[in-house]
Amino acid sequence: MRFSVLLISIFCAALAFAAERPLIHFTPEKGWMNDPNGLFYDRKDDIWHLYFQYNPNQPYWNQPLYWGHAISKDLTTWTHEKLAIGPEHADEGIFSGSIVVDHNNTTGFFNESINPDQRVVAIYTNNADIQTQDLAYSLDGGYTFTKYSGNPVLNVNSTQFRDPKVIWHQESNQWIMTVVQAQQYQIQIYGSTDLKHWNLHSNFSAGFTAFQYECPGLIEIPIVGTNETKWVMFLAINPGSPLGGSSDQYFIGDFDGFQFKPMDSYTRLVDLGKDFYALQTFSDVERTDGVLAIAWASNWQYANDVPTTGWRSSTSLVRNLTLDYISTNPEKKLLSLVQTPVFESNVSRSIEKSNITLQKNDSIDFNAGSGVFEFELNFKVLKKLTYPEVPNLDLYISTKDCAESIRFGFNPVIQAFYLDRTTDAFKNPFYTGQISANVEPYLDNEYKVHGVVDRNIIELFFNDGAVTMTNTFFLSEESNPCAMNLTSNMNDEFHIKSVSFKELSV
Ligand code: KTE
Repeated sequence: MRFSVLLISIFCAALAFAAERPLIHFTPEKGWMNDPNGLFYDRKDDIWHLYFQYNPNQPYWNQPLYWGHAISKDLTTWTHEKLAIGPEHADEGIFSGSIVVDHNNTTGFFNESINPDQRVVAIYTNNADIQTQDLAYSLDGGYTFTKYSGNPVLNVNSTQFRDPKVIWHQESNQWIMTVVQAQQYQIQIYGSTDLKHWNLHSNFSAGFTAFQYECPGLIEIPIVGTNETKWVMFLAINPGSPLGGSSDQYFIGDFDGFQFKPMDSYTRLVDLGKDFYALQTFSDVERTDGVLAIAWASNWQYANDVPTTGWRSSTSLVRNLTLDYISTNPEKKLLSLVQTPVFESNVSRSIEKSNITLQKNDSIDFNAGSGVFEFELNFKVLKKLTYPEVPNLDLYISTKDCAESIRFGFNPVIQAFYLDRTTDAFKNPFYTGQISANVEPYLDNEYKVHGVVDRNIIELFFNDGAVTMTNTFFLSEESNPCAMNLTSNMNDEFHIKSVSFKELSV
């Protein structure tokens, strides 16, 4: 008897330990990951390809740095593939870049035996004594690559020239590359007819400068409810972001094939959390599937130090991007990015409640043993209170024994959502414990929150994705966040129009 109990406890401990990775967010098999790279959709085989900055040897950034590779059929669970592209020398790196599908064989790399939907060309920064833009092409649909014998295709003799994101611009019938002169605060826009010969069309600089520009991207995005589009320029900055470390900003405007012209002078942040960086959009997505993107869910300030075991960091969920006019205050609606998570999962358990005016001692509870769940909360603030009143609607997300929790909530006097992710598990001076998001009500005094919690990451989508906030969090001994309690600190202040909790499985 004793022996079997011992076996079971070892089994459970092993399960508990092994169960700590996020379930519906991509994580590297081992070692270290940062930026997503080379995202594309293989229309022939209906496969999504994710490449990423990868150090398979240690759980922190270092060279030799590779393009790791994974594939998915549902943008939710990913199958690890072999290293896709590697450097020539151990002190070099295949830095960030993108992939295009060269349907019309403008490069001449492909013969008729290669399906036009699988004519895969990677454009990436080769990081050696200088940073140059190089090509590699795949004759097997993106699993193995051959470096172009004519590399580099773009060389400005700089150590800070990187992160090419290439798209096909139909209107001007050319490839368009955005790439940064990182420490000149310049996004450079180049054009090419064959991906091999590039002409500088224009430069674009705007927004927060921080230490340097990184990971640019120019993409056309539809405006909700219209058949119009606008062009959006994404730009990563690191270190020195407003919240500290790394963050993504974007600008909305027009693009004529040569110059990006912003429609206004506003700088917009993609995500208000600390852990959303180096966003990249997928190439060759069917228009009906929208504009899909994924980001790195970490922050350079502490990414190398987070307390996960044997692997470091995850990507964000895939997000579908649209544009819409969003109220940013009672007088103004600004054209803004709207982001909705894209994932497929089963619901193993759920609860749904509606029309409850919370009293001080009420608590709506839910337990998701797997530590993977989503919640949808739609609530109305009943009274316009002022200090010294401090109304809090709180969602405590705790370990099974409630020994440790993170706190998500809303204070209508400050009119902001807050996350307090402070735990004993991770004490790093850059790891900001409290993060907030100012959100306008989508109706008078009404707010919506869609949250996805996946073991050590919480993605929050406010008012159907008009504002988002992505943060990692770390519970001691990597235990699961599985107990939820929704509470109010006062009577008759928060009316829960509806709330649902769903435990997710794949
Ligand atoms: C890399 O810290 C340096 O040592 C950069 O700030 C990180 O740069 C390299 O990662 C990025 C890209 O600009 C590079 O291509 C890539 C952004 O892994 O995270």
